[in-house]
Amino acid sequence: MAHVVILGAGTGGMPAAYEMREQLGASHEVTLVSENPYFQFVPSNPWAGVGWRTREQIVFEIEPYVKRKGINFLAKRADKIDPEKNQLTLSDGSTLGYDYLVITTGPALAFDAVPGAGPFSGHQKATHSICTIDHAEKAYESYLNNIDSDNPDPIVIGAMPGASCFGPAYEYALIVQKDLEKRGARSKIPEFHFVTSEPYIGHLGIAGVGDSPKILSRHLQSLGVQYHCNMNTVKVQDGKLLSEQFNDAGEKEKAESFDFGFSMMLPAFKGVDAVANVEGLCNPKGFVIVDEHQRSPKYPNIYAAGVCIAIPPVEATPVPTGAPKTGYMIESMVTALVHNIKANIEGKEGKAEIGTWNAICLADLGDRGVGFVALPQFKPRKVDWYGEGRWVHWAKIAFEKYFIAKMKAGVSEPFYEKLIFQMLGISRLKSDESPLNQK
Ligand code: FAD
Ligand code: DCQ
Repeated sequence: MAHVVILGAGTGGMPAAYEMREQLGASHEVTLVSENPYFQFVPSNPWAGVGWRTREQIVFEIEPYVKRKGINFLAKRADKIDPEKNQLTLSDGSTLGYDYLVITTGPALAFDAVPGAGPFSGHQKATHSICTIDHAEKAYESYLNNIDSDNPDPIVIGAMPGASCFGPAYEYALIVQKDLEKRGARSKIPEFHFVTSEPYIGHLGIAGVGDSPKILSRHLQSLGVQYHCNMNTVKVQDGKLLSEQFNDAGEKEKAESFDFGFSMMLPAFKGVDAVANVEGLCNPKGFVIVDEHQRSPKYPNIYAAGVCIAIPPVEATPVPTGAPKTGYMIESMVTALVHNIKANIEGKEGKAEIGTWNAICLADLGDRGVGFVALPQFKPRKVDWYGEGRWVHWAKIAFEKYFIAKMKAGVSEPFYEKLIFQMLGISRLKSDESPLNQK
């Protein structure tokens, strides 16, 4: 009997647990370990940051759902991984052994990279985040405080140097814009700035996709949002963001400061401590090094998927940026590693599966949205498509309901989902790609 432990029950970990359970025979054991007892649908957090979603709508208790599928669940943080003993030490001091470990711990938020940044800096007017439901709720409170005051101060939204997940910064800026319009409060905001480490608007950490630079800069401009690129934010004071602007040659050009009454700046990501501290497992930022089969070259019984893995940036930028890891890409990593662990447990040699890492994403911009398909993530791409419209806003709402329902029902990829994506020429595994689609 093999015991597979999945660490982190987020966008990658929950489907991984279900898929692992489905693939392995009943004689094997699957345990899911996660810091919080609840699952949150992370892509809806920007909506929670303006009160368009409540916690109850996008968060649910994990245990009853996974238990029904025969998956053990421990709502504990792992503080230490001991790969020599194949053992985790959990937050209550207990230990948990494993035969295979799947790491899906997502990001640690590197607020400490910029002095004074983050919702817990102690500043009255802090820079907020929408990366977790807790942060989004705090951001919403600060957002309301600003617009409810007699003389609201400027709004500053954007991304810190070293950030990789730029999509939600654009989403949040345009969702805030829409929400201000709805409340009739837009004209009360003296200035609205978008401050990003990307070299140009719509770069998104992937050197742009389709018309993303044009579409996003047009949106920001038409709404009176002033944008600033190549911004290296170095410090946050109470209600003030201090940044340096670089030129395209990578030289520091000028210092700029932005006063704000409300600010949301997406932080850079790094690996969580328990993972980053394992000798030889990670790169210097604490992201897990994996081969194309999602497996650690150093520890062959450790696999990883999602934001916690190391991927190289798509290109060097004047101010450092990273490449994002989006939902479909994460699901493709999960499906590949589940197949590979199963084959390993069953002693089957042969071709190990490789995830397609296709980047398909729906981003909401308030009442419309943009969708993109970048296959593969690195250029030159076979598909490089970026489209916009009201349909994307509705598609994203539909996807939210669908994903949460799927996580409650306990399935990772229903057959009709696979079929629909296959019709679009998109699959999770390289071995499922049509010959026409393969390089
Ligand atoms: P997470 O979903 O963050 O899950 C990690 C889990 O591990 C968490 O539950 C955490 O508590 C747990 N954990 C961490 N450390 C430990 C530990 N030591 N012990 C136990 N448990 C631990 N992608 C898209 O494709 N579309 C989108 O619209 C989209 N929107 C996004 C919006 C936001 C605000 C953000 C931040 C990202 C978005 N992404 C989106 C990108 C990506 O899909 C998400 O970040 C996704 O949640 C990443 O999944 P993950 O499984 O790697 O990590
Ligand atoms: O897992 C996903 C996810 O959550 C993390 C998203 O965030 C909302 C996504 O957008 C996945 C898989 C997606 C992609 C969903 C695409 C469905 C529609 C495909 C149509 C193609 C045009 C863009």
